[in-house]
Amino acid sequence: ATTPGADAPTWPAEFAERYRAAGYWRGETFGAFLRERATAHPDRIALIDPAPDRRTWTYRQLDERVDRLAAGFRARGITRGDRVVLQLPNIGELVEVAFALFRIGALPVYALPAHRRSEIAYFCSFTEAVAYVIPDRHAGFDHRGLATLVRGTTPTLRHVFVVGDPGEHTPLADVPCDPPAAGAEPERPQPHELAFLQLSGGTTGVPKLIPRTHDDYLYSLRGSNEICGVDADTRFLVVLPAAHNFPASSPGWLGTLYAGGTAVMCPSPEPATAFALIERERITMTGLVPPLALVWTDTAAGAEEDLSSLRLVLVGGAKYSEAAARRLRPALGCDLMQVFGMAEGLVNYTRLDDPYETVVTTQGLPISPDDEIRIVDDGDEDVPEGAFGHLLTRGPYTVRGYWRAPEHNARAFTEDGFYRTGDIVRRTPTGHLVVEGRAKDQINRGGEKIAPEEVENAVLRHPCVHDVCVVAVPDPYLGERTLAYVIPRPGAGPLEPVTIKRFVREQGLAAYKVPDRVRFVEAFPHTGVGKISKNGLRSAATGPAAARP
Ligand code: J2J
Repeated sequence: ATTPGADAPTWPAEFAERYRAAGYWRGETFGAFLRERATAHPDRIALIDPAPDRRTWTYRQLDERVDRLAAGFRARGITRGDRVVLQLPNIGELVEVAFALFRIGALPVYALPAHRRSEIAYFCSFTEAVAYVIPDRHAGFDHRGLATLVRGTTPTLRHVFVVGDPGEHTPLADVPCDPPAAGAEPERPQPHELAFLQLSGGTTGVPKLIPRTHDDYLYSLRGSNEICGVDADTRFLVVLPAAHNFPASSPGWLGTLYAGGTAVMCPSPEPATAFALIERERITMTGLVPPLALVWTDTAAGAEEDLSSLRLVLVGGAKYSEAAARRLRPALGCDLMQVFGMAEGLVNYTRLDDPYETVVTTQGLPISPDDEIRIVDDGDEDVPEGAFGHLLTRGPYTVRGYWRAPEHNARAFTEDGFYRTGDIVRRTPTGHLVVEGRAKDQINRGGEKIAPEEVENAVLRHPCVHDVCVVAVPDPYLGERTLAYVIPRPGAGPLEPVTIKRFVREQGLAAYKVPDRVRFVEAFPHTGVGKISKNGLRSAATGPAAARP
């Protein structure tokens, strides 16, 4: 299960050759680059975890710690190709564990701290995970109980490793052991093999997993670093949940470590916490979703902390309005870069030398000259230059298919390997992309992606519900919120919105997927062809102006 070809479509040989010849795929691995940095500059600080007591790792310390953890995982039978569900908040152990698994060739499956029983049980069973790594408690939730439950339902799951008080599970602190002597190490993972499985935002009942290789992902890091000016002096603050593709790789903690800089884990995105860290750790760069960027710009005016070290803030994950974008630079006193990326691959950035107007009105250019972009109509025909249409893409770091999902892949990718992003974009004369909307059935709640179908399935399990339809409604702060239209079962007793919300939570879905609002209706509007009209429902919620392409 280590090469994408075994479990997902991979790049055809002629593409792989081209990407190697162009120098995009350099035959590096995550495990090897960390070792190289540790050899080149052992005493530089790689990682800082400020809470509750400030901990730092030099490159040498991180590398040694990763070696010992990798040896410990191996001693417990975790080997190349095994899947390990990794659900840690922004703490140093997330980096240690990820690199230990990279070094073995075992695949981290990046769960988010907000995920609950429904998501975790699915990730563990679908990937046949052998281990699950958790904090003891986080944000008021005890992950150990969830682990016990999931262990009971996942026969492959042999280990639960806990950061902190382990309860009935294994303390992560007990895992590290002496690595084998030089020469006696097991075979190393290869650059063309999978490094991890990333989560897709999803448009279907269950989340899809994205198979990323060392070669392709390291290229996206190198490209991101060059565009953002990441180097050994960069001090990057990881504000968003670190497992997300954006804070991991655009340029994120992985890009920062690749460049030999310092990644600082932020325990909370609140300005009070983040601003204090920016001052104390002399942070130079960070990445935010638009709602957070709004809060930061509003708070910065009256803030007492010294934010002058900050040079660049990247904003992406959801549409950043021009009005909001114009407020960032004056408020935070640093450059803004917009980023429009996706865990499947393609990442676009505005450039540091772009005119300011371009930075505040577009979502940037692709990383690579070999990122192929097509903007097409509903029949997959190219639209005229400058018109908007569906964005299709393929390239040296965009996957050719999801992991173990052949049927879905046939719809989500064209026959010649372009990924159907589901985004509606147009291209400016300079080649910059502007995101105009979305064709995929997905809700973007302030950067958190929600597949309506997944929420609908949960609501439908309620005995008093006849049918449900979940749609996005515009929201001035989050961009979009969720609204569930529910048709009660005839004769069912009176239903309250709170009953539906509580029920979704009890189904074990992450809190961000619980519908923000619930409305009871007798019927859904239908389109001409008899399908439920989600546009009709959106218009019913907000008036006709809210309907989108
Ligand atoms: C509008 N929509 C955007 C933007 C993403 C960097 C940055 C973001 C992600 C990410 C990422 C947008 N304006 N600036 O992985 O490396 C929406 C699009 C896109 C989807 C992907 C990265 N930036 N989006 O958000 O996999 O709809 O990745 O297809 O979570 O987010 O979501 P995700």
